[in-house]
Amino acid sequence: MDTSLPVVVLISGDGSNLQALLDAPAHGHDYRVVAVISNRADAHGLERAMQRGIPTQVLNHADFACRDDYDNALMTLIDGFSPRLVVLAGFMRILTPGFTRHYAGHMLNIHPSLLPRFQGLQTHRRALEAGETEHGASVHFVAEELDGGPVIAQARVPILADDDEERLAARVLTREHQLYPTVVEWFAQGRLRLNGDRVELDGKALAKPVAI
Ligand code: NHR
Ligand code: GAR
Repeated sequence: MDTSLPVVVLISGDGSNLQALLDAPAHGHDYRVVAVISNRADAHGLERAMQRGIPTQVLNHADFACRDDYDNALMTLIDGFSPRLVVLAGFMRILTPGFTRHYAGHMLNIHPSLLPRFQGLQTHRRALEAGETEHGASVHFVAEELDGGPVIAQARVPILADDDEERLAARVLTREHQLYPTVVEWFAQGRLRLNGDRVELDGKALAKPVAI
């Protein structure tokens, strides 16, 4: 019997984090990606999924009159795959409160900054402009507040003197590919849960994000 945790992954673009989730040893063992959904038809991540024989769907936000209509359709589509975890992997649409409530404690996001620093977009550019000496990525439970849900784990990288946005983004992304599969594996193994607004790992509330 297949006891691995069914996961639906939402993407908008390249899907390199999706690839990392598919290539991790825990895939097909602790968890399995049962569907990949993109809001953009040209997302390269759709091809990565097809390559592995994983069902794909495109739900274009531009076809809907408002965010509530889009999110309701997205919820119906996701729930048709009966996942126990929803993973945002470079998904670029802000989600409505009703959507985040529906998956509370069962939806993760990876964000390219050391949250709570640099919520929102263009994080690498903003970290450089702020003169930071370190940067990174965070995995958090998704809550209504954008990039404001409880942080589970972070990967840190140095910012080097001659960095530009592209070099810094690449350094962070490499670490994202270790970070995200690790956290999804914890969740799949039943080690990780959200209790109210606190993250518990192995039954103990985290005082601060785990460093990966
Ligand atoms: N939704 C909620 N309610 N809470 C979060 O924490 C969310 C979320 C939806 C997406 C990912 C996030 C990120 O990691 C995420 C976290 C998109 C935007 C955005 O401004 C911001 C943050 C994130 C994703 N999107 C624009 C919008 O109008 C569109 C931008 C575009 O299409 O390029 O939705 O950074
Ligand atoms: C990743 O760096 C991810 O953290 C970031 O986009 C990239 C997606 O790469 N996510 C966001 O900015 C969400 N707003 P991928 O498509 O290759 O996984």
